[in-house]
Amino acid sequence: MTILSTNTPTEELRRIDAAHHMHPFTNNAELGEKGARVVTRAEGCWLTDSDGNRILDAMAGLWCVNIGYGRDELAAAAARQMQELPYYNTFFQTSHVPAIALAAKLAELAPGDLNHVFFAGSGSEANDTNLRMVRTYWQAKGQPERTVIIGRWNGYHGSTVGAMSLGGMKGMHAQGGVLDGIEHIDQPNWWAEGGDLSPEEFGLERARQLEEKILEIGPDKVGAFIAEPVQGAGGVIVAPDSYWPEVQRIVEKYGILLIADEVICGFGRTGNWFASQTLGLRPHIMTIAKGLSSGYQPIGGSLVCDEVAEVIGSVEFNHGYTYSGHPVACAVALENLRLLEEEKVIEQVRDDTGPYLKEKFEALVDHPLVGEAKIVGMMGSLALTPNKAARAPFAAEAGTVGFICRERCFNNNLIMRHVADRMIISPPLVISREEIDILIERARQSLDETLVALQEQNLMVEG
Ligand code: PXG
Repeated sequence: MTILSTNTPTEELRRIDAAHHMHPFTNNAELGEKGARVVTRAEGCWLTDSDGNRILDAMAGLWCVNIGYGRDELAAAAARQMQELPYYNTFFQTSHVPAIALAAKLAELAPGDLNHVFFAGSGSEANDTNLRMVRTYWQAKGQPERTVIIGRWNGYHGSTVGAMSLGGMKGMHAQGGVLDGIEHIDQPNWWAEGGDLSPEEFGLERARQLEEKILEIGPDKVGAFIAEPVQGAGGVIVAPDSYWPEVQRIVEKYGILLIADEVICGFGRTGNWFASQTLGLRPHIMTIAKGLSSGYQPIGGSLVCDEVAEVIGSVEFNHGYTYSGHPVACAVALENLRLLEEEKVIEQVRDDTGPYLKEKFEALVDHPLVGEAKIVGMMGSLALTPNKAARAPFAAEAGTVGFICRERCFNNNLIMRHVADRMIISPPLVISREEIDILIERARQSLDETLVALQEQNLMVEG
């Protein structure tokens, strides 16, 4: 077999990729025809592909490279840990220094009394932990009938069976395997679903669906509500201001657990360590992953409040992963948190680059294609529309226009993704003002080119 390297010609890499590599969330036959973009290096906010293009990564990989690419400190932390103790588990009454140190650091950073952590290898695994932990908690409290967990349509909590079931991605559910005992309410997406209501009225209406659902199921049967503070994969949906206080009120009224899935929102993405702080949520459990290690190592976890940890601690919780608290992943995560803290990256997002990006990004709403520009910290979205006043969708199948725009962005060496016909960004938190200018310039250029393409293809039509 040929030895492949970053010097192997792109066509050869693409051919072998198509022959052997099954990509996630991809029609692999179509990709095989076209060929994947092969990324070879990265530094700061910039990727290099196998053809030598330099691309501004306004998605931080998959919303995770918060500290930016190419940090030698993280590579050194991994190498040190691999030499000292590459692996040991945390089952059977053992522990190790990286897991102990990371658990303590997370307890220090997390809001409220989220003082305990159950480690996992990913966000999906952590949400599977949460599902099992909630049910075990209510069993241990003598209320075993409280099994139902309520999630939201168009929420994303991962791809394992449990996490997929908690999420509300209809395309995933359609492929089967959804667990019983999980219910969904509608998302607070005012742009697409708000009708004639004001954003504030709509936020209350959507929050009150939670109460209606609890009453429909029976309050003594509901164990928890899970939600992303800002929906990420669903298209960076920022709820109206009225939404979260009402959800918090309802959760407390019925004594159910609140799980804030901060896999994307955590570790500075919204300008605070956690979006629960930005939005005033008081979760009992918080899902973490991605920015925890800035994606340099696969690691996730559940941050758990004192009371839930105490109850779970009173029984043997029959759950865990080989890589729960993996020492190399923990060491890298700790180093990443040290850099985020010492370099004041999150303060910079909150006080400087975040507000700068917000001003420029929201100004894109003057573009003829953009109906809404929403941004919190370093996660933002643009709703594309053929008619702003009516908040109209396109006649073409959802995602047709978004895909055209994404292709224009790629051609302009900007990674800005689409979710249906929303364009989304989530750049590394270390992005500079100069890089923000480049991002906005390329986004505007891509929107202009998209508009021309839509006019040429007769796609500026309302659905
Ligand atoms: N919760 C949330 C809120 C997420 O965004 C997960 C859980 C699952 O994490 P893992 O580590 O198991 O992937 C996620 C992951 C996309 C995209 O296309 C988003 C995610 C993953 C892959 C693609 O936006 N989010």
